[in-house]
Amino acid sequence: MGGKFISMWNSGKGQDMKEELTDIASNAERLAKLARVEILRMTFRAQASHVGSALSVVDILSTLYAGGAKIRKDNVDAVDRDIVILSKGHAASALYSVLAIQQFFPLSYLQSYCDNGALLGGHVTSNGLNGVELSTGSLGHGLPYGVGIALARKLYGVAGSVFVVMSDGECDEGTTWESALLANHHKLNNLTVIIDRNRIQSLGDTEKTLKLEPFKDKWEAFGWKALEIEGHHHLSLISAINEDRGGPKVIIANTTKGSGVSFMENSVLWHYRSPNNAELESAVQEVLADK
Ligand SMILES: Cc1ncc(C[n+]2csc(CCOP(=O)(O)OP(=O)(O)O)c2C)c(N)n1
Ligand SMILES: [Mg+2]
Repeated sequence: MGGKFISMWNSGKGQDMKEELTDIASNAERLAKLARVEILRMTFRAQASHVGSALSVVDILSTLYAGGAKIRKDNVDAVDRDIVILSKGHAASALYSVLAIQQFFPLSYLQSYCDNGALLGGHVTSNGLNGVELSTGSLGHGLPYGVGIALARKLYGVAGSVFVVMSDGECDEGTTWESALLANHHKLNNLTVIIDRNRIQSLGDTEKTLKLEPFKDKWEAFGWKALEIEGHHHLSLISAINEDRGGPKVIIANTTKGSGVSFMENSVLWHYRSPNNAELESAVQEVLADK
C-alpha cells in the first residue's frame, strides 16, 4: 500500500487503493463494534476499571488490526512484521478483544481477563500471548521502546513499520518528549504514533491538569509530521496512516472517552467504575443498535 493516497484519491486515480482503504475502514467498523461488546462484557465480568479508556481507543486499534498495520495471526513471528504497541496499557481490554476477534488467540481467553495468574492481565501483558508485543501500563514507556525498535530496524535494514498508540495523558511524561527528539534526529519514517486525544486523564481535563495545547504545533516543532483527525472515523484513520512522510509521523486522533455508550461518554467516572448488570445490558444494546 503506497503513501500518495490523498492526492491520488483527489485526482480520481488509484481506484484500487481507494477500494482497498474503504474495505479496511468497513472491516474496522465491524471489528470495533464486536470489540466494544467484548470490552463491556469483560469489564463487567472482572468488575475491572478503564472501560472508558478502552472504548476511546478501540476504533484506532481496530483500524490497525483490520489492515492498517501489516500484522495478522499468521505473521506474528515474521522479523519484518509491523509492530503495534499499545502504550496506554490500562486499556488492555480493547487490545485483547481486537486480537481475539482477529483470531490471534481463542476468544475464550477473554473470560479469564484479570483473573489471578491468567494470561490476560488487567494491564497489557505480553507474557506468552500471541500478538502482544510489549507489556505496558506504566505510562510513558511505549514510545521510547517503539523508537528503539524503529531505529534498530533502520540500522539493520529490516522492513516493517512501528506503530505506538498512546494516550494524551502520557504526553505529560518527559520520556515522550525525549523520544520525540530522538525519532526526529534519526528521521524515523518507519515510526507512527497515534494519540488517543480524548482530553481526559484519570481525574479530569488534560488542559487543566497539565496543558498540552497547542498540541499539534508542539509535535511539529519537534520535527514530526503531524495530522489531526476524527479518531472514531475509520476511513480518516486509515487515510492518515497511509499518508507519506520523510520522518516520524504523529496522528492526533480526537476521540471521546467512553465512545459508543452515551452514559459513559466524556465522563471521568467511567475511568475507574465498572458497569453493573443493568448498565451492561443497556450499554450492549446501544452498541449493537444500528445507527
Ligand atoms: C507512570 C504512571 N503514572 C500513573 C499511572 C496511573 N494512571 C493510570 S491511567 C492514568 C491516566 C489516564 O489518562 P490518559 O493517560 O489520558 O489515558 P486515557 O484513559 O484517557 O486514554 C494514570 C495517571 C500509570 N499507569 N503510570
Ligand atoms: Mg486521555
